[in-house]
Amino acid sequence: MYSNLSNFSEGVDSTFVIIFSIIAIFLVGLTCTLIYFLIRYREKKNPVPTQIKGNVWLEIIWVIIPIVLVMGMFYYGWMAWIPMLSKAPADAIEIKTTAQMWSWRFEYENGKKTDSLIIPVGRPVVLKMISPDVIHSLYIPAFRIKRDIVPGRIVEMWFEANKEGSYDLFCAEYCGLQHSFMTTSVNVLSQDKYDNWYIDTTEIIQIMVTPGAAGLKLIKDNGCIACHSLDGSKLVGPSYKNIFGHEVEVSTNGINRALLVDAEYIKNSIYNPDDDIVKGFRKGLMRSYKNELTDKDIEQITIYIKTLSDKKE
Ligand SMILES: [Cu+2]
Repeated sequence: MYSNLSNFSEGVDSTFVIIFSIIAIFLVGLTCTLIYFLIRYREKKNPVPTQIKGNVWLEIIWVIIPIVLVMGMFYYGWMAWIPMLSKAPADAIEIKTTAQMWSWRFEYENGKKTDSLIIPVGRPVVLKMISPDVIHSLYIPAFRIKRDIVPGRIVEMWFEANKEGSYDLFCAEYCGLQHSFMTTSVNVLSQDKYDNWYIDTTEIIQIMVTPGAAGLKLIKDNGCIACHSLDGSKLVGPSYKNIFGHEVEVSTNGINRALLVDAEYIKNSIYNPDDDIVKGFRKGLMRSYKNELTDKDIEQITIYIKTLSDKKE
């Protein structure tokens, strides 16, 4: 009956089953009593009902029973919750997690970054979560865990996955326009596969030899593609396709003008996104990446954006 996919799932599931059973018993019991009383004491049979003016024992019973039931529900909930709040085991794998409008970024102890969570089976993992913009909430339904991520704080959540597989990971706190796009997965690998992935450098080598690959990786890792498509389709922000070397119509301080998309424009759009708003898009939806992307990163991103354009200069 219980999910056993994480070390916390049994506690949460048993609390759920207990609360649900109590509710179900009351729903059925009260409905049956109601129907019975409707028939048994209908007006035709009881034209002059007896007035009952209080019954001490009945009142004591209906105070005591609900207290016991509610305290029981509280007890099970509390017992399932305490281990979640406890400190992560000292050998837990630490993963820096960034929740941002509207994507996830996971950074591992060796500097690897991914947009989906990758963890080994049977090892405690602690997510150190931050948000640079608004409140998000990391939710893994299969593991029965969820925690809000409040800007300005590092929020910790630890758990241990019991079974290999791929499970959904959601943002469970409405965080703006593309909130529903904030879904990814947690991939639980065997220790061997995890170790291989962890030390695998082919991606890094590939990035060094393929033009634009480093830029694409930066675009993915920083969640840019949540709002900027690579294929020309319109999302919250303009697509990267066929913009380099082309003129765009922008609004600068309320004045419309045409601008050539070059390295300088791309850099300024990343550092000061509200300076020049492309026609058909809205102001105030993107934050500045001044503290997150260096000039070198932006050079790489520009190289990648060039590869998506029919004009190279
Ligand atoms: Cu969110």
